[in-house]
Amino acid sequence: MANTAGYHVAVVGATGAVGQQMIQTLANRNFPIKKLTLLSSSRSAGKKIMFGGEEITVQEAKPESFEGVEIALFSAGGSVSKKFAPEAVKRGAIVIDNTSAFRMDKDVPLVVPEVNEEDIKKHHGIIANPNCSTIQMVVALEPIRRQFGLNRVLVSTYQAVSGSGAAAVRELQEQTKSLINGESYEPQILPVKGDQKHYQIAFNAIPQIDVFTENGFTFEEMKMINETKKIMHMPGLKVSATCVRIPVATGHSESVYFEVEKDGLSAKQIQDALVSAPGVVLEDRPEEQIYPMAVKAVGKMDTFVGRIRKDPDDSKGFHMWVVSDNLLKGAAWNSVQIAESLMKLELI
Ligand code: NAP
Ligand code: 3JN
Repeated sequence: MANTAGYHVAVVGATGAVGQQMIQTLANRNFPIKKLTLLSSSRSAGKKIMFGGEEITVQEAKPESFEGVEIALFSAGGSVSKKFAPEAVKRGAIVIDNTSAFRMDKDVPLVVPEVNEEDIKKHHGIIANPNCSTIQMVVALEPIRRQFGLNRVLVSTYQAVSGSGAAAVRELQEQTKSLINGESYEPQILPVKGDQKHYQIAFNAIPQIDVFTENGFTFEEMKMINETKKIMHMPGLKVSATCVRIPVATGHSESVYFEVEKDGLSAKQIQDALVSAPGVVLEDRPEEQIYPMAVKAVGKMDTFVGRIRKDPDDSKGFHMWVVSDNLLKGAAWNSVQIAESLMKLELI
């Protein structure tokens, strides 16, 4: 039976771009909460955040912060999750972790409820929330895979700066103003905070998200490749990715090429598979110039799909354009949705 009195929920990284959306999403969903604990680093401790008409003081995250917590939503970076998630689990909490710290661990389910909700049942205290770019892609691919099978996926992303945190959004805004006013601006955050070089993002496209790995792909690209296979239970699926940062505040867009198993399908059959799929909104009427766009997806929980076309040269190949709010379905909403699945499946 679900706990109707509500749960003690903690948000770790409560002052960040994702954490703020988590708090907002918990409120919007009317999630049953009896106590909300908001945690950050010492930098933001003492800050006040409103929730349900009540002012909550942000506290510095410590192991004892998790006493009595039943659900802990983490989005404060991988090192914070590695340090504190086991402390939360030790004290009886179920952790829903938004970082890459545990995503590929065998014992940790990696969950997008529209795709593999049942995997939650196998959790041992930690459930991982996938990378934002992976989430919106698998939401769009899963209904197609279920009906027609899937052999290969090639994706190029056009990712918003909010994926890199609140400071990156400020950098885009301030840099754009400076450049328009003819002033100089020294990039300090993007593509990767703390990396050797920083590049202009305003009026630019940067083909680097996260650090480079040994095979020439970035870590973001490898996350998309590995996480897609795990979520879809398809270790043999061929997946490749190119991830690009563009000067958009919020809303990731993706050009996805995929090859189905079944031969001779039409674009209409792919559209039909998506039209009533969970979490998907089909926006595909080129004759009326209707297609998904980042600015329209902001604040929405769905994944928008359009521009579905059959490849001119491969009878099993199709292209589509997939857009979603990276801070909502890509992060906060998917995490809260996992918490709702825990209640629905009576696992909490
Ligand atoms: P952000 O805007 O920079 O916010 C970072 C948050 O983490 C802040 O609340 C910060 O608190 C807190 N924090 C930093 N160090 C901490 C520490 N030692 N102990 C406790 N809290 C600490 O970043 P963001 O965009 O919200 O992203 C945060 C993390 O979420 C990322 O690092 C990533 O792992 C994950 N994320 C996942 C996705 C996804 O694809 N699913 C997307 C974006 C982000 P202060 O205010 O005190 O600094
Ligand atoms: O850059 C984006 O658009 C998404 C970024 C996600 C992110 C940023 C910093 C660290 C992640 C993530 O969730 O994959 C991480 C991480 O935890 O590795």
